[in-house]
Amino acid sequence: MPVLTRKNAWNNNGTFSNPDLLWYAKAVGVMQTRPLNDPTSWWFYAAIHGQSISDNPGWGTIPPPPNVPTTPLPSSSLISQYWDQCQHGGWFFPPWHRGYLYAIENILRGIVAQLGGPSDWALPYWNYFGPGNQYQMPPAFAQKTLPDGSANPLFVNARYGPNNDGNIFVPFSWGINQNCQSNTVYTGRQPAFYGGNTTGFAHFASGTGSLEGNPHNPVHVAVGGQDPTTGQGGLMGDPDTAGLDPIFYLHHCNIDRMWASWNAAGNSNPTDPNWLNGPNASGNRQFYMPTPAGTPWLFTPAMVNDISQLNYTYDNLTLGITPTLVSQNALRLRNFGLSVDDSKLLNAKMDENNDSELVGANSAPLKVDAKGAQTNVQLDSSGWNNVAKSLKTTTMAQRLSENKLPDQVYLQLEGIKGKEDSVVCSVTVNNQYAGHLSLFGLKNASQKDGPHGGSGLTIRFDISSIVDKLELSNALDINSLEVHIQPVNVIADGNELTIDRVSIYREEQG
Ligand SMILES: [Cu+2]
Repeated sequence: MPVLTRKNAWNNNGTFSNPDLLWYAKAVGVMQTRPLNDPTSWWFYAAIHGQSISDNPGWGTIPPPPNVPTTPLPSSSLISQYWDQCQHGGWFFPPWHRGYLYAIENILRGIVAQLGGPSDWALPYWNYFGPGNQYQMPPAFAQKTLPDGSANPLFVNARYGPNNDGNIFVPFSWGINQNCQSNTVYTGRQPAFYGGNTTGFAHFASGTGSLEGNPHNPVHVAVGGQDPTTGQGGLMGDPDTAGLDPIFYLHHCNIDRMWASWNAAGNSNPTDPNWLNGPNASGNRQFYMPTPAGTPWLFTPAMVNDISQLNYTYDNLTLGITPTLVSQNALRLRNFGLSVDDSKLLNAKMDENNDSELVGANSAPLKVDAKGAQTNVQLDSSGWNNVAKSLKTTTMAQRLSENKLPDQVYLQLEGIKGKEDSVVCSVTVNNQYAGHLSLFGLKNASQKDGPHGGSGLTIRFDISSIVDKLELSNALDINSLEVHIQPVNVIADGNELTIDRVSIYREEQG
């Protein structure tokens, strides 16, 4: 069997003259004719990722198209084997989604061949970081009909976009970027670590890695957007409906391509047996996907560790960016008047032990409503002194001679809870932009009866450059930092966020 090549969806201008998109649309249409209880139906496959069939709002209230069924339900044993399986907030996020894509691609390819299409059809990817207008959704997805005049299975009503007006694109103004590609270590949390922290079977945990945290999460929320009248999120913004939107699989194909590119650049996946053998190594639920015949395929991360094991490749496996870890740190040092060349910093790696020290926290849980919220984060004087010390020019010169970098400083929002995943906020520290908060998975992570006891989401921002500016303006000698959280879209009544704790961490670079 020849190696299959996944190609850019924007080929032939992202229209139906791109055969990869035309055959995708036709095969999705066939999957959509199959009933909910068929493991190879579009609906069953979306429910493997996550489902809200018995909720309100849930699958029963989705405005068509598509016409989403809520019956007939499969047997309870099929449901517990397959449904609500997606791995978020931990180190199984990349391999679980790789297996999920691989299995649907096999089902779709079988249908394409039956319809008389190419036997080497492969899933296209949407590289929103590509040149020109590729940040926009390929136009074939916004077309109501196929070239033959029949309904377009790729068209979705509940897809509102970042401005909630039906214009679907990836807004770089939300801080969406591919800086994750400059990480060099897999295991650990965003923004310094690529693949996520160690977890067992984790539908929604709080160990999100940087590939998942940015770009994966905000692209979901931006594409989904919100119904401008009700504030209800679009399909892509909620993991319990995202797999119903055909653009989902092209977004994830790009995330998978980024991971493969990261490996192709020489970065390594975990060798820990607890990752390689999947959650079953610790006695948890295992990863199952349906084959085209509807039978279960059991897979582990070891089986999807390298794309060559799965007989496919991408037409583009470049890293996407020059490794900015190096140049950002060089830039940081130059701001302090220290001239260093990038090559010297190459040996100064991020701390692999992920041991950060808490140097400050606010005093009470924070509520974020439509007007936003503000909180004062008190700094612990001895911990904060260590940050200040690491930024003194003499200390830095000494550290650099040992290939060490100054402290990284992080803002951490812990235990974020709420009901509506499509809420997006911008976050500032002392009036300086820290980043955008996107809350894909919020509802699931907040549910007390869920598998994670409602611990909510935890999100970290690197605020080292903000701290640098404070030091450069001789304003680092302070007792607190002012954190401001401002919604950029609708927070309807009842959809307010709560944040258990707002904290500041330092990480010594070794
Ligand atoms: Cu996703």
